[in-house]
Amino acid sequence: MIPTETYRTQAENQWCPGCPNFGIQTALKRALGALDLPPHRVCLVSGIGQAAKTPHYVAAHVFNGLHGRGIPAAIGIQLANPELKTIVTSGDGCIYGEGGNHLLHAFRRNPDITVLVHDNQIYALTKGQGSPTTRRGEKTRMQFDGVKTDPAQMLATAIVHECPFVARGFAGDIPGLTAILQRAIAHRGLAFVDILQPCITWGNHPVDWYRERAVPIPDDHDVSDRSRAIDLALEAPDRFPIGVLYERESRPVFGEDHLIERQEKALFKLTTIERTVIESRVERMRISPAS
Ligand SMILES: Cc1ncc(C[n+]2csc(CCOP(=O)(O)OP(=O)(O)O)c2C)c(N)n1
Repeated sequence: MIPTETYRTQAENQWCPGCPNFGIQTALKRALGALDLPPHRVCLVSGIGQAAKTPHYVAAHVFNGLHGRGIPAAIGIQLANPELKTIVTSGDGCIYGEGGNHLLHAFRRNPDITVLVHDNQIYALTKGQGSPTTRRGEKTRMQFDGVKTDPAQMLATAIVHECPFVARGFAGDIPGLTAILQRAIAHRGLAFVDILQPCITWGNHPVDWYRERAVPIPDDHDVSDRSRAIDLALEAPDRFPIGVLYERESRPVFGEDHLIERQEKALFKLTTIERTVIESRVERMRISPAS
């Protein structure tokens, strides 16, 4: 058990005071601590947005990339160094909108990464436009007369594609979320968690609105029951069953079979001499600006 303070960073926090992102950050630190994963064994990867600032505030290796592109970066990092626990943490706009294609194909490929979506049903950093999970009819700063489409059903989509771990958490329940994150991070293969994160500045609903609709999944739910898991997922956006919806023994993990050889030759595993030889070869291949 590693104490939560171990993951503290010096970065000045940019979130609104009282933002439920703080709850997610605490749950993530507690889950990492409970799993005995020290900062140097973890890589947090994100895109752009308020949620995507999480890696600034949790001590670990960090890759903060382009909006929507956290998943491909994380897959590359995991393949290059499978000894790291690689976790993507970004918003619903970033992962379901701009990065939706990457998420869809990650469901199919099953890379050994964890994907945490801070789902506030809005684009918050850019001040309140509708996102893929905004409910039909809701007015936003961009959709003045209401959103005209139904929200994306990403949990059901994940289950349909046999993503081996699919869960929903609630940022307002830190102990419950910690338990879900612990299971997700420990899972081998793709673990996908949508976390309800009410946006207290730009969102359409107060925290209590979410609290009333965030209902625990019954204890007797069989996580291997795919049809039931899809039904539970599709209760959104009226009710949000909280807990693990679907879990199965992992399918073959992306890269496990055909990339093993490359992993053996990953740069981080080479000796200093081997690395120097490769780097000087790369240097010689570089085209100078004059040529
Ligand atoms: C390709 C691209 N499109 C749009 C933007 C502008 N942009 C930056 S953050 C953001 C919204 C982020 O929303 P979300 O991912 O839901 O995270 P939140 O801020 O709500 O936590 C947008 C549209 C960008 N940086 N790059």
